[in-house]
Amino acid sequence: MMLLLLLVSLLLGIGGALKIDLQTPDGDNVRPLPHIWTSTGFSPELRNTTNWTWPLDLTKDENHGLAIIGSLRYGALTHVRIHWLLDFVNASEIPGDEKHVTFNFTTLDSTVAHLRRHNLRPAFELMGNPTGGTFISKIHRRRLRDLLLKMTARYQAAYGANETRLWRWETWNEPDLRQYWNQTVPAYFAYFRAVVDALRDAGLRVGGPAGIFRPRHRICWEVLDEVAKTTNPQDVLSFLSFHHKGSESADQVILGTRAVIKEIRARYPKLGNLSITNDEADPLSGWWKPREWRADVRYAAMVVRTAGRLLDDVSFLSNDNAFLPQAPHFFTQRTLLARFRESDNSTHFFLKPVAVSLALLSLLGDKRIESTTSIDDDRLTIISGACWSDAEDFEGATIISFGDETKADFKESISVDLPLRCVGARCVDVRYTVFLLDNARTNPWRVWRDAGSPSTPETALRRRMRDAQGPYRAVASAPLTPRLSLTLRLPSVALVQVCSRRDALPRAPTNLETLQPAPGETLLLWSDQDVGTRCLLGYEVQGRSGFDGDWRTLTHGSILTQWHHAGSEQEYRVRAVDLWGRNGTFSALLRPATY
Ligand SMILES: *[C@@H]1O[C@H](CO)[C@@H](O)[C@H](O)[C@H]1NC(C)=O
Ligand SMILES: *[C@@H]1O[C@H](CO)[C@@H](O)[C@H](O)[C@H]1NC(C)=O
Ligand SMILES: *[C@@H]1O[C@H](CO)[C@@H](O)[C@H](O)[C@H]1NC(C)=O
Ligand SMILES: *[C@@H]1O[C@H](CO)[C@@H](O)[C@H](O)[C@H]1NC(C)=O
Ligand SMILES: *[C@@H]1O[C@H](CO)[C@@H](O)[C@H](O)[C@H]1NC(C)=O
Ligand SMILES: *[C@@H]1O[C@H](CO)[C@@H](O)[C@H](O)[C@H]1NC(C)=O
Ligand SMILES: *[C@@H]1O[C@H](CO)[C@@H](O)[C@H](O)[C@H]1NC(C)=O
Ligand SMILES: *[C@@H]1O[C@H](CO)[C@@H](O)[C@H](O)[C@H]1NC(C)=O
Ligand SMILES: CC(=O)N[C@H]1CO[C@H](CO)[C@@H](O)[C@@H]1O
Repeated sequence: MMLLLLLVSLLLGIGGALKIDLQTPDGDNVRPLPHIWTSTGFSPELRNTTNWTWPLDLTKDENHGLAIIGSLRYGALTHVRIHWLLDFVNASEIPGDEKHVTFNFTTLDSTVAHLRRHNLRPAFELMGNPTGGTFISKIHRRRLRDLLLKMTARYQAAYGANETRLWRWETWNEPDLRQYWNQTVPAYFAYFRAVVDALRDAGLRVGGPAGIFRPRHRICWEVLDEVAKTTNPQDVLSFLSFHHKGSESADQVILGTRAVIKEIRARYPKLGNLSITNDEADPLSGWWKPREWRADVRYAAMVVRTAGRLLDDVSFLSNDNAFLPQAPHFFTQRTLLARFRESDNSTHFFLKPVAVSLALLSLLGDKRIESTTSIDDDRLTIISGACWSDAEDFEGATIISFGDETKADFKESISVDLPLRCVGARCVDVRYTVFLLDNARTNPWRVWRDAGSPSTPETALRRRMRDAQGPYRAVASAPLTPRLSLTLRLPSVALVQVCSRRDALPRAPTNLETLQPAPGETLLLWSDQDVGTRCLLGYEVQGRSGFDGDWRTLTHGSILTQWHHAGSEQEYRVRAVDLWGRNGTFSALLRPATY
């Protein structure tokens, strides 16, 4: 039964026409829209010091950073691929008793708990060697197996076997590079077999080999040779992973990814059933290289483009961009956040446009809407998705990335004309809203530079930088208009959201909590997992300074599930306001622990 039929067609200014039909799912016609872009990764900062020791741990800033990126919006990011996770375990040997190693999981436990608390799952690379030694040795292999079995049993017991199956277990990162794998090739294969066997015995499967697959990279090709020889490759590997980056280009990632897949598929027809991923799909290798485009909407547009263009090629992607920048490159490294660290207890974080673009992508539903275009401007990438609730409420969105690699040119723009048409019984009160990211309106980096690029931005400047994080709302909430015109500057990421009116009001936000990244400041985070709709005017945050005082509205209108308060209140509560201006239920109230 089709209660609602929405037809949105977009006509783009320069000659061509793009038509997007949004209509209720009609059985087999609906294809899923997998959100392939929800993974990120990084290497712990401490691992990059010469004097680190077991157990490795995340720094306070890294923990804050993960909380922030995990709270962009529910589902904006789902997995974090962290190098060296096994080094978070501390092993002790009983002298003279080589058979018995005891493992202390305290640090790994708290890291995993922190991820789960902030809506993230580990993309668990089985990388690190807390017992030391080479895996050529049978004793060390046995220790590795012991570690893996204890660890998986531990997390299956704590989180459930179904949950740990969603963790994307993976073999050692880039074993072809000495910086990561410093043992021999035979030791690698001994490691590989031990890992595959241990995980299978734990009821899990592991993906890999997470390599670069250049012709000279023996290890990764030999892994595939070996897997292809087995009767059931799918019992050995759950997915095939490789890394392919660009040299300052999203298109090099897109074309290069397709080329690697084509070569692997041609050489190993027997592996044709294995899903495949480029889980380091960054437009430039070397996370630390400062590049101006990494600071602004150019990077966001590249990430959206890569995700949109590779939808049919990979089962998921990952960008390796959960690093934290180091002074003086506060904005310009391969990171989602900008960071100004003043002391052990005082760090100022800002969302870069690339982080906010992930929040916009999360507004796309899980059903694919075909978008065909006859426009021949290749700088546009468009993804459309929708979801229909049980009550046949419609929530759809189209994201448009307009970018030309690392080029930024305010004067260059494209005019997008959108005739919006709705047909059907539920069209009565359909509303739309438009979000924009561009370098004029949502560019904290520019605000900071215009203020003279201070290495310790003061309070007023920090507020202006936060005000520029976006997303900028070009249309707050309006009845479906027959025609909408958008002018997109180079570069831009735009999202048009179209929603039918629901009967239900937004439910309460959950898991409201506060962090204190800097003295006297409060970062509020909450989850919209149970709110029930993504069609919002935004969240209203209220606070009061005494338990029986009046609640005051501190902010409203942002769709992000976090808010930075340059102050602190005794109590906070948050509610969602939907596109029709209807107030949802308040969250449980929160009294920050500092009181
Ligand atoms: C490593 O050295 C730095 C300074 O050189 C010091 O601040 C830090 O505490 C040391 N870390 C460890 C784990 O010993
Ligand atoms: C890690 O294990 C070693 C060896 O048993 C021990 O000396 C050290 O104190 C442990 N570290 C921690 C933080 O428990
Ligand atoms: C495990 O390590 C933690 C510190 O990381 C320490 O506090 C704890 O006592 C250790 N547990 C055992 C049993 O040694
Ligand atoms: C785990 O998943 C299976 C298959 O989807 C389901 O039947 C089972 O109930 C789940 N177990 C738990 C504890 O949720
Ligand atoms: C390999 O790296 C580990 C740390 O991961 C280090 O302990 C070991 O000494 C290194 N081995 C060689 C041969 O460089
Ligand atoms: C792929 O999987 C299907 C079903 O699991 C199986 O029938 C088919 O033979 C497999 N193909 C290859 C090439 O392994
Ligand atoms: C930082 O915080 C810790 C723990 O909250 C506290 O012990 C320490 O004194 C603080 N340091 C500074 C410089 O404020
Ligand atoms: C929502 O709450 C605000 C007060 O915060 C009030 O002004 C407004 O009228 C309410 N909206 C509706 C639709 O009830
Ligand atoms: C101490 C140390 O190893 N520092 C390195 C951290 O990582 C950057 C980028 O890889 C290197 O340039 C440093 O030398």
